[in-house]
Amino acid sequence: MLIVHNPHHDDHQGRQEMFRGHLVPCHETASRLEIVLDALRAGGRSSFATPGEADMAVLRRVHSARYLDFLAGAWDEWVALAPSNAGLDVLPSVWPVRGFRADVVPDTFAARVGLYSFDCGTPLTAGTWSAARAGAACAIDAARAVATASGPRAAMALTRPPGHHAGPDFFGGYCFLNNAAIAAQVLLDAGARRVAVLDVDYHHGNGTQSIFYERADVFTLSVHGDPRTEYPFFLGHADETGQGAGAGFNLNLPLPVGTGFPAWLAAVETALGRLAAAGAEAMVVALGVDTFEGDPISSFRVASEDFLRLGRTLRGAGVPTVFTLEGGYAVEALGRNVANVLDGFEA
Ligand code: SP5
Ligand code: ZN
Repeated sequence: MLIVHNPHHDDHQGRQEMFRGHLVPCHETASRLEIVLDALRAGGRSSFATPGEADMAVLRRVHSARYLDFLAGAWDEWVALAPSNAGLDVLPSVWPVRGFRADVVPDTFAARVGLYSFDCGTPLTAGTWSAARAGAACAIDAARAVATASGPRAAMALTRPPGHHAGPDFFGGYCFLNNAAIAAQVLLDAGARRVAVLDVDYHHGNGTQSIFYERADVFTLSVHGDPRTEYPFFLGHADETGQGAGAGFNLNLPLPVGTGFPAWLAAVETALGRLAAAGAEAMVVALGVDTFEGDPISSFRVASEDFLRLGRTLRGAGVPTVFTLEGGYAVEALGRNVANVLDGFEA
């Protein structure tokens, strides 16, 4: 398996996220990627690459032009508000909820940050655009490698910040550019007639669902904590099945807090059955390992060894596969957990 890792990931290092009235240290840290890379290297893997420049035309097939322009310019606008802002991260504080207008883009930067985001836990920093853009490049290069006839059968975009909460024109959930959606679009553009994105992160892949909700060429499937109690709360219910041309091409399998490995794996197998029945010719796995029993912000009970079995099960889909790194916040176990998925996949 080819591992395309992001050499600019540590340009993005958020300081604090809002949690119940406090600003607390960000869970999504730069050490996450380093520990996974170290574990994969220690496991004797040899196929590593860093990406070329991100193809902006591909990004525009997934995200709106005005959102991409916002991300590219956000830091300079923030510092232009006050030079002292250079020492602070950007967090939104006002959002256009029901009844407000999102069609008129405000001139004021603080308002625009809210227009393009959905939570207060995702700081935007001086290096966010650089890191996210290089991460998208990892997804593009991983997908292009897998789509090449002589290329590897599987590849991983090993990157952060993660992507699956980022929608067509919004960031949130520690995510800015939707790497899994970008990989899916590249696989389609390379000739696959239908691609599936299977999201096994603890949290619902709301961004990916929103990007493809009215499309039949990408089947989005997500196994996750029930949004009635779990982040991102406002999407991810079982009755969201797609719309218009996309009707029938979105599957959500929410599971209760405390779900253990057997029930979780059964849901993944259900998703894989639907994926095969839909004739998906390639698969993107949005791989969050925050389903781990020791994860500090999640509540499933998957053990490190169980991730080997997940990998074997995913292999059973029998299609070219691109993995993207999403969540997983038990940093000490993160390397082992991700390596186990890939080892199980290749066993
Ligand atoms: C990519 C990804 O996994 N994003 C997840 C974003 C979750 N953000 C909200 C975190 C809320 C933290 N709750 C702490 C509960 C401690 N018991
Ligand atoms: Zn997650």
